[in-house]
Amino acid sequence: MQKTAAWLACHALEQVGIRYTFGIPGVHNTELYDAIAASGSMTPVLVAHEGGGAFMADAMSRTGAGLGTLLIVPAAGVTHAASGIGEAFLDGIPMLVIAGGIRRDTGRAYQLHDMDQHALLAPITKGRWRIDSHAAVVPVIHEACRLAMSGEPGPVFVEIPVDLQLMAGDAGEIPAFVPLPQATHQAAPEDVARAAQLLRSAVRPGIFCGWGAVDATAELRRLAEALGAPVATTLQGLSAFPANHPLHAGFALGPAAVPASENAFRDCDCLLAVGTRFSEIPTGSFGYQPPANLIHVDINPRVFGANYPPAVALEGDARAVLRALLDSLGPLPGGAERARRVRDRIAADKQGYRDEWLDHDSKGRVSPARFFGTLRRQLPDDAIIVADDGNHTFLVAELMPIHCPRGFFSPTDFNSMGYCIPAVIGAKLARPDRVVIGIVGDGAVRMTGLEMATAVAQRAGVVWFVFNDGELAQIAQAQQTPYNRKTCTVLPEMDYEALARANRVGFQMMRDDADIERVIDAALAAAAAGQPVLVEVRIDYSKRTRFTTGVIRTNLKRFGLADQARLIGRALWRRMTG
Ligand SMILES: Cc1ncc(C[n+]2csc(CCOP(=O)(O)OP(=O)(O)O)c2C)c(N)n1
Ligand SMILES: [Mg+2]
Repeated sequence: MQKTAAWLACHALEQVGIRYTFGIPGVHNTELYDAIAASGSMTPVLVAHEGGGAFMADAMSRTGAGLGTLLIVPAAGVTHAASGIGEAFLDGIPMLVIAGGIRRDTGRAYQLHDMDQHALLAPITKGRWRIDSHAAVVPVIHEACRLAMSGEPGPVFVEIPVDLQLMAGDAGEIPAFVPLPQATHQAAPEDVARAAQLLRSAVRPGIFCGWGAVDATAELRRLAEALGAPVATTLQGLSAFPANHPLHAGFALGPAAVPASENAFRDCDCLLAVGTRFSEIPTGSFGYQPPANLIHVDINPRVFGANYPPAVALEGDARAVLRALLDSLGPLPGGAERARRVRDRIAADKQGYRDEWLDHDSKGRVSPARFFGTLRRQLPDDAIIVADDGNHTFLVAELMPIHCPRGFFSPTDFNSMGYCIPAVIGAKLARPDRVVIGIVGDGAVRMTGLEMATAVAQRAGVVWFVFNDGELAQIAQAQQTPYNRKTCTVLPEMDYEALARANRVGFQMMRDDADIERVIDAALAAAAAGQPVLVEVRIDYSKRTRFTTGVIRTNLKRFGLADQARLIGRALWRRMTG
């Protein structure tokens, strides 16, 4: 069969069920863009910047309702997209990246966009292919998609040279797409039995879950209730366990965790960790020390023992392993009584922490606790909440209860600012039936804010709440103690109303607590009618999160006495001399 590689790639994407591609056309992919535009089942979305496109693709994948796909030019498109590809790689999010490739038929050097894209992408992709024949196009795209979605998911890269896209060639027999089978791989039965024994004999068992457990919420709930165990989550896995469950303790473990979690896990003698790598954020810069009886469940065996040695490692899909563990556990007579005690303490600690925030004087600005309390009441349980990276992220983690699985996304381990504005668009296109809102810092808006126009073009009715504090607060707060200076963390002023108008999105101003309810209502109503809205929130950042306080303390303890004295001396001197 004589076909162009553009036709073949488009056919393969249709077979896989891709509905959207994100990117910008150039001379190396216009043929592919043209084929996709002619497809009845796909929409090529024009973005402002390929970095924004990559964040949209990432968020589309995080909803679980589609494989996020990039369609970009070689070299400059790939380097622009690299932040989003890196985020997907470190966060374990599937993504298909397709770029054109330079011509191989002219024999010329120094072509436009000529660079080794594969070398650049090697550390941030699971697999890379350069297509060398028409017959390879469909099988390679199929294989790449399967790799992206198997095991610990991640991004994959396919380069299609432009001469193959333009010219017809022999495609041979075109195969059908064979999706991955349901994940069944699970740990050895004797290991499951050992884990069950440790949990049965524990006095204070606890559960810690990350994004890897996001599709195992039902099993986690059954386990937590059977054991009477508190459940804490990572930042990325905030939505893996519903915050309105009485055994939900909250974000993080150890001294940087919310009080309900810190207290519930203080004397934990057996920790069941599911789908987490014990990375820097959820452990508060590794300020947390798990008990010796650590049961670690993950689909990626490389995480076992990377930071903390497990007593039992259970490799496999979280849902499959937890089901086996539930079967092996059997009835636990003490579980219900323990659950009552644990949940009463959690409820009291959560109330105490909320009150601490509500009692804080927000000095005429918007109180974070009042903002999130009202937002939670006005959003449906299945709303998707996207945060960027900064102080606002940890305010969400500590003060905004997340009620549904895959209901919270943020750029976690690659930690790429600029995620939220585009990611909200990707999530809304994937799930038009859901309310999708973003919480974004004023620093991050400067990175990808012009992507708001993409929401208008796609008629994506979303709301972005910009936390305007005038600073790169997460860093400025960390500078305060040691340096007593804010070097490069104070932002130039921005006219958000003008920014909204320039992008043709709606605008609302929230000046103080009296505005909260009315403004959220108005923004959500406009979004429901298909109008994207930017809300400027004059937020009060004068109270620090537990996370920031805990991490600063943990890192200070790492210095030796001499360095501690030097740092404290410098801080005091700067305070005295101004
Ligand atoms: C691409 C990138 N650059 C820099 C950083 C370092 N960084 C982490 S949080 C942060 C501050 C973010 O400021 P803003 O968006 O205003 O949010 P806020 O902390 O004020 O809520 C910075 C600069 C980063 N994570 N990513
Ligand atoms: Mg800020």
